[in-house]
Amino acid sequence: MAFNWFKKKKKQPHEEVKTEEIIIGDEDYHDDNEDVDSTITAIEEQSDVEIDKEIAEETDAIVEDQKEDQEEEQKEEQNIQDLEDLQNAEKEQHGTGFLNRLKQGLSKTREIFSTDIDDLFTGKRKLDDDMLEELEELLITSDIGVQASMDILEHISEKSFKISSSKQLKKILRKEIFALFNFQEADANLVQGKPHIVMVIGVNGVGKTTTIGKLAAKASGSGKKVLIAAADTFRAAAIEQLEIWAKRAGADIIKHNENSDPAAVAYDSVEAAIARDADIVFVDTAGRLHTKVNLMEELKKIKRALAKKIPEAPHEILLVLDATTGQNALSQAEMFNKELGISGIAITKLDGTAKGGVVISICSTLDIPLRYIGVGETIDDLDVFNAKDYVEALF
Ligand SMILES: Nc1nc2c(ncn2[C@@H]2O[C@H](COP(=O)(O)OP(=O)(O)O)[C@@H](O)[C@H]2O)c(=O)[nH]1
Ligand SMILES: [Mg+2]
Repeated sequence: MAFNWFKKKKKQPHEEVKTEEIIIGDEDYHDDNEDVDSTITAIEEQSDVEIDKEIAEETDAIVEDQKEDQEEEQKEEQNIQDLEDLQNAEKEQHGTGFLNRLKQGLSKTREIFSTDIDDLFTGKRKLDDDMLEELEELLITSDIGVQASMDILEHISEKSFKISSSKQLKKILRKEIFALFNFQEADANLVQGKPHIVMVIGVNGVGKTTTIGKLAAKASGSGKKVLIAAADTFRAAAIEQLEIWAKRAGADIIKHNENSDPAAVAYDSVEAAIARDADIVFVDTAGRLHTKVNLMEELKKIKRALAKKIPEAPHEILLVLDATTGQNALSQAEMFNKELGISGIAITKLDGTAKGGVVISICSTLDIPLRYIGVGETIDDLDVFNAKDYVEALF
């Protein structure tokens, strides 16, 4: 894809001011020399005034444009500052331990945003078209998505005159990336239930069971009574895996036999949660079924079963996506959202992938809040998503 990022609209050069052609015949010249001279002077003076006026008008317009640009930039910076303040307050609550894990986990993605961008400037002192094309390739490699990378490049090319080092480029890039995040107030829109029912969905192997284990441990750790429902009845091993996590998290588990009806497990888990006065229920589901059973229909059945005792349930439907699948994760999100309606997303396996840009892609294109990110297989490797930390960990 060849883009000429520098081909920007230029201001039209000043048009030459046309003065009327003055033909002065010999007769006139000899007859009234002074009159002619003063006419010429008057005309010249008039054109000078017109030129001055035109220049003044253009200067005013340029100054006005610059003022507007400045105001817009200030507004943008203020918005970013407000978000940063908000997120800093959140960070104080969450601590910084996870940030280190995130940085470590994102090291492959960071190679693109740090080392590779540094390399762009090797032997060069100015951002040119070739470098912008290379930058675009880097962004796409990180799975940031074509639209997001085009938007970023457009803004960067506009500011290219300010960029003469990789440090400057990265500073602007950070700002551009941060501005791409859609900040949905996930918690404000959530209805809290008692028990609060969270149905966890996603294709096979994305990390649903692991994510439930981690979330259950966190909830338990904060003093909540947690119940886990083993509604992935596809394989016996899936139920066993969940049992291990439940034990680790100190949570109760509701399970049936392998291949039993997952909707029945879901129904039982709500009944048990009410009876046991549980605070939160995590419902594990299958990501694939016997080919004759339609996964979406099965998930809808589970959803209906959860609502039988508590009409608002499930209070949350959390979709788990695997970062290593890159842009494919986006189509999964669209598909599950269309069929079931998703209230939040968890992205796993950000450790060891160079496709960390997919987080930006998801946050900028989908209207669904990214709630959690996972950077490893242990209980501590999952936390609430924080855009500022994420951008910080990328550079
Ligand atoms: N590296 C890494 N592995 C993960 C992460 N989350 C889950 N996994 C692994 O992914 C595999 C599939 O996870 P699982 O929870 O069984 O997926 P499910 O089929 O969606 O329930 C397991 O080996 C997990 O340990 C993560 O954040 N990072
Ligand atoms: Mg599972």
